[in-house]
Amino acid sequence: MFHGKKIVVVMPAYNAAKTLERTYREVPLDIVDEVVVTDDASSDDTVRVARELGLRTLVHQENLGYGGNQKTCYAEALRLGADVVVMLHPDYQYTPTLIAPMISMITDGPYDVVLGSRVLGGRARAGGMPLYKYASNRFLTAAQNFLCGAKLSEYHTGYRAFSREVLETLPLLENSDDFVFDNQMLAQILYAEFEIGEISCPAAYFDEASSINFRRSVTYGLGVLRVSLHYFLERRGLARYPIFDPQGRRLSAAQNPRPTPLLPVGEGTSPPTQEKGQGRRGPARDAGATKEGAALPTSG
Ligand SMILES: Nc1nc2c(ncn2[C@@H]2O[C@H](COP(=O)(O)OP(=O)(O)O)[C@@H](O)[C@H]2O)c(=O)[nH]1
Ligand SMILES: [Mg+2]
Repeated sequence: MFHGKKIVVVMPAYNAAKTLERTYREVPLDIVDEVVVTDDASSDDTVRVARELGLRTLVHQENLGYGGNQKTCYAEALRLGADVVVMLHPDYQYTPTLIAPMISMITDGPYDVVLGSRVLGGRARAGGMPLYKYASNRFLTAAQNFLCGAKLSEYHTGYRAFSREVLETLPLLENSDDFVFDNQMLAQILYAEFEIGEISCPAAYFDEASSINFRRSVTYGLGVLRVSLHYFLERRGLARYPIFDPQGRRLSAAQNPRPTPLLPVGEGTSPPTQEKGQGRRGPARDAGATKEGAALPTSG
């Protein structure tokens, strides 16, 4: 619990066996109630490592993609009664030590969403971000800020914290199961006018932390521009897209978005994923608590 709020960290995992434990060991368990690992049909020992660590582990029987994996993460976090959910990649790219300031910006600050930005603070390249990734990040961010009328330092970080309300409100089930999910979600957040805070975050680049190749990056980049263009057109009433439809499918309305590719429930309580191992269980959610207190400034 953190200031009376239930905190759930979700780790969407794909072949993260080598880095999962190191990442998990740095999660501040004094304030985090549950750590959930969702394994997207990894070919390595991710599930065994997660189980040995005693983490709540959901396993996709088939590889659905990074977006599909996040849908499972958030559905499970909501089911567990999370007030604040932090997505942390289990590839040890982002430091778990920023979890506390990120969640406090939501529990005690004015924000609904907090992004760990690799660009704020200007250390992305020093941290090893390849030049082509940095250049495309900057270019895409400029284009997206223009099309979405926003001023974020980057749209591509995988380190994010959300209030429960955000996850319940957005029509996340309308989003892609691929990498562009992240970007669609940010566009939905801007469209719904949730408050976004940013905090500077160093990011490490090493073999296990970065596997996306150039071709997939290009596909992602084009997808991102498409999402922003759709935002632009939707905002001006020139077109309609399901991801911005307030009546679109939400996680809360259908906890189990995908009937077939997942294994039946282990304990009869979760979506039809296979649950392996039990994480720590925290106290029940304090549904009555509200956000209060002063804003924390964006660092960097
Ligand atoms: N679910 C799923 N996740 C994937 C797949 N490929 C990569 N990822 C995850 O996507 C995230 C970003 O990929 P990564 O290679 O770390 O990219 P980078 O850090 O931005 O260079 C990581 O958490 C990966 O584990 C996949 O096929 N399925
Ligand atoms: Mg990575």
